Amino acid sequence: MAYIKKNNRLSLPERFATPVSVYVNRRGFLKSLGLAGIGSWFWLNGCFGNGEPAAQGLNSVSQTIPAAIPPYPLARNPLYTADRPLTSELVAAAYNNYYEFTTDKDQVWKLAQGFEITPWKIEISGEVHKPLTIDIDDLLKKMPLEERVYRHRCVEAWSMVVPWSGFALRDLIKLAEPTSAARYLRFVSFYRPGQAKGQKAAWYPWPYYEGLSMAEASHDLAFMATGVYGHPLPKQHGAPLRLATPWKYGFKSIKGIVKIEFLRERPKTFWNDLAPAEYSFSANVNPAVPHPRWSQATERVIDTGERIPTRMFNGYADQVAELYRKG
Ligand SMILES: Nc1nc2c(c(=O)[nH]1)N[C@H]1C(S)=C(S)[C@@H](COP(=O)(O)O)O[C@H]1N2
Ligand SMILES: [Mo]
Repeated sequence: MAYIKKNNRLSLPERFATPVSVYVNRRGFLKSLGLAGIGSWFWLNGCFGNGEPAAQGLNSVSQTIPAAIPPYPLARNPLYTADRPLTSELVAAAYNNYYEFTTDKDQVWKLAQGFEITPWKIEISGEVHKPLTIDIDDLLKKMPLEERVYRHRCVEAWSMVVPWSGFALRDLIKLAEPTSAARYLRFVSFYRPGQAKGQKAAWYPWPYYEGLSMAEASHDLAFMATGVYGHPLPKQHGAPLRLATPWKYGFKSIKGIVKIEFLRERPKTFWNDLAPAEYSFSANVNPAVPHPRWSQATERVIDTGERIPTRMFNGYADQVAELYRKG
């Protein structure tokens, strides 16, 4: 979280946003980018430009993307669209924050591949009438599934637009039947330092934990993502279950969720505990409030390198501003 890379400029044609299954292994794809003969090594090294030779390239990233087995792809809900093009899938899949594996955004996709996501159980507990421990596959069968295109704005000032697959968090809340005492939700990620080497870094309070108020968690926009780009989530995006709260900075969108607790009191959160002056509990996107170490007025689109203005609540003010109105 501490550093922003400034050198991730690349410019790709619009057609790069084609779903990966359509173009992977298609002859002429690299040629169409003018990179044939130079190959994927140059492509990755060139666009991520971190000074280290990227050992593997486009094809390797594409191999981390799961097949679109049923129920994927899901019907897209037309209520949730963005006014910007989708981010190219392979760029999103090769540029991640997932400190359980590494703090190096360019390397998460590689280091996450040994992580085992089957079987995967989620515990739902606390102030609920129906506490439940359920396998992710069974949970999916109970939830109304759909695809939503959401903007994502990291507190480090990079952004993307991706089609998440999954279900509204409010549907999971209905399933759990919270008691009248439940005022907050707390989410907890897995703890498996044997498979996630970043968790050996003892200065982080593993496992990752996050929270929302009940009003935020019950809002239409709060989404539990199980897939992206029409297939199950790649491991680097937080498989098999992650949160997507698009009006908040990206660190609220906790990945690899194993537990959801309903609480009376506001829970602590991972980044707020680490650096309370820099990362708040609410973490609502606000271009007028700079991070203590950088401006939040603009953001860098990860695939095009374009700088665009950051919008209040990341462009979702019409939907969520009422949540924060006083009185
Ligand atoms: N468990 C866990 N969840 C996490 C993180 C993390 O390090 N661990 N990073 C967060 C941050 S800072 C961002 S910006 C998003 C990145 O999601 P993406 O890699 O799918 O783009 O995941 C969030 N969820
Ligand atoms: Mo982030």
